[in-house]
Amino acid sequence: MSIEIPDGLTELLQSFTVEVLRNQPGDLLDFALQYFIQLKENQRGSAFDNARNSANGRAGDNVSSGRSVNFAEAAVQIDSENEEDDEEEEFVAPVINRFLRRSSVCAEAFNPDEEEEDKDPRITHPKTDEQRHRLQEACKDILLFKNLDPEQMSQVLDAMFEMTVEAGEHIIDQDDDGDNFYVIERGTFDILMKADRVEHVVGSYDNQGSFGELALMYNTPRAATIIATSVGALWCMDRLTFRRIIVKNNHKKRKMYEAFIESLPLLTSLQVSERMCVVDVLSSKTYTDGEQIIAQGATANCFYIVESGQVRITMNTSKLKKEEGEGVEEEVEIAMCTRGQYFGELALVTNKPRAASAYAVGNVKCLVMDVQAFERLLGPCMDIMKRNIVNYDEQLAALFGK
Ligand code: 1OR
Ligand code: 1OR
Repeated sequence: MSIEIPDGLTELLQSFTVEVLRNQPGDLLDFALQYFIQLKENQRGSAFDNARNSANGRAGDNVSSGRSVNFAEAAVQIDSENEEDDEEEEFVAPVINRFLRRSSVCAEAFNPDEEEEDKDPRITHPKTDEQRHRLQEACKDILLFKNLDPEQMSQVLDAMFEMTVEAGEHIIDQDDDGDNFYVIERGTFDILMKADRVEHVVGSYDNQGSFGELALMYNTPRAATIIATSVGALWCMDRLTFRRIIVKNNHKKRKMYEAFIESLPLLTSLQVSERMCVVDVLSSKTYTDGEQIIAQGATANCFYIVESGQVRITMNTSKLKKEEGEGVEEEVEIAMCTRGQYFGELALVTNKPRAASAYAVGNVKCLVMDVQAFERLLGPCMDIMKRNIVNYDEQLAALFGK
């Protein structure tokens, strides 16, 4: 007895399997449900398109003939705010998929003062509760997201999609065009840069942080190569959403912090445009009275500038005294930082654990920068910082006779 395979079954299952492999969903059943519902809706839409196309004298795609469906298209919901504008135009679904990267990026002029960008379709990648929870965890310390309002943040979370990576996988190649911005959920990654055509590892990410913002912010080729050094998971945001939300926000940030940044003695060695790049990567964090900002001995990944309030720097002297056999533990205040002063540079410059602790005195606001941005942007300010570090050493010697 021969069993008849219905027309289209093979193609249907093949395209579903391909999308499962591409998207690596956490919940297969949920993904399948969304996939087939979306497929059905596409079929209806396509019937509508066919009717429209044949009215225009053109042939349309025929879904029922077993056309394979790209779920990347299907999964992207479009919240078009300018439906009237689109009525006369052919509807083209945006394809958002890491396998379908842009081959070239023309410098898209972006003027945040224009209303234009708000007419762009909103991009939503449906997520399970479990995925959304993991995404929120991964994004909670991302500095670029810190100044977003709740509505912007929710658009960011909607637009992000998940990607798993293998050890050795190139996520970004230096000099390529920028497609996505990436937030690390887990995994380790090397940062490589070419010097005389030879690639050198210049830094790494260890289970936290984000990368890929520069090419999208400044319409430049990728500044570095990023390679996974373990199995990992990333959340990705497409270029359009990044520019619509993050770049627009940066424009506001520049206006807000321009005068303050210009007044900082530390940054005087930078050119005006370089100081504005510093603003782009800074984010403002608030602390309440007594809150610990830095813990002595901890691994360092940020640099701080006091925006308002006071920060007490303290040092636990137990280690020093125990070595001398006294066995007394004492946390002594060694400095106080006020508006315009910086702290947290020492561990980043020396590549050592935090030398001291920092606490908020009253309500405090700090501008915070991650270690990669610190290394990339503050090189010209190193002389000033090093001079101060020599001062620390002298004071330490005076206090403890070391
Ligand atoms: P992108 O879009 O240019 C490569 O793609 C990404 O690597 C870049 O964005 C940053 O997010 C990330 N210099 C340039 N890019 C860096 C650096 C970096 N670190 C991370 N990225 N550094 C300067 C080295 C002289 C810092 C290295 C620790
Ligand atoms: P960090 O990354 O080690 C703690 O984190 C920060 O406290 C440190 O960078 C400096 O920015 C800041 N010695 C060491 N760190 C100091 C000191 C300091 N003052 C501020 N920090 N000394 C005080 C000199 C007035 C010498 C200690 C006796």
